[in-house]
Amino acid sequence: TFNGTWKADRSDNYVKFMEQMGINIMKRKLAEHDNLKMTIEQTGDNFHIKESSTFRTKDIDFTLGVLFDYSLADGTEVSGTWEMEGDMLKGKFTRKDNSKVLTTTRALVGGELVQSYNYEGVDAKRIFKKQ
Ligand code: MYR
Repeated sequence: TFNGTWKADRSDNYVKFMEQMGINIMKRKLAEHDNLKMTIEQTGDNFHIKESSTFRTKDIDFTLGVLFDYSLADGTEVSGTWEMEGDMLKGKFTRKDNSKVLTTTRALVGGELVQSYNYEGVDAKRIFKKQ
C-alpha cells in the first residue's frame, strides 16, 4: 500500500529533469532541497494526497483513470491521469502550455517509495522514506 507519509530522501538526475522541463536555475536550486513530503490515503480507486514542501502545501484528490488538473510547484499546469498497473501507479500528464507529455510512476521498492519521472527523453527519480 502507498498509504502513509513519505519524505523525500534522495534523487537521481532530478536537476537535469527540471532543466529539461525548462525550470530556471534559481528554482532548480530551491527545488533540489524542497523537503517534499506526501501523505497518501488510498480508498479503493480514490486517492487523497497532502503535498507539503518549502514551496507550498496542497491537497490533491484523484480517481484512478479519471482526468484531473494539477499545477506543478513552479506553476506549470498539467492535466492527466494515474492508473494502477500491477503494484505500480503510472501517470501520464500533458502540459497545458506546450502539449508535451510528462510520464511518472510510483512504486514501493524495499520499503521506500520510488517516483520516476520522464520528460522529453530525460529520466529522473526521487526516493521517499516512510515517516
Ligand atoms: C500527485 O499525484 O502527486 C499529483 C499529480 C502529479 C503529476 C505529476 C507530477 C510531476 C512532478 C514533476 C515536478 C517537476 C518539477 C517542477
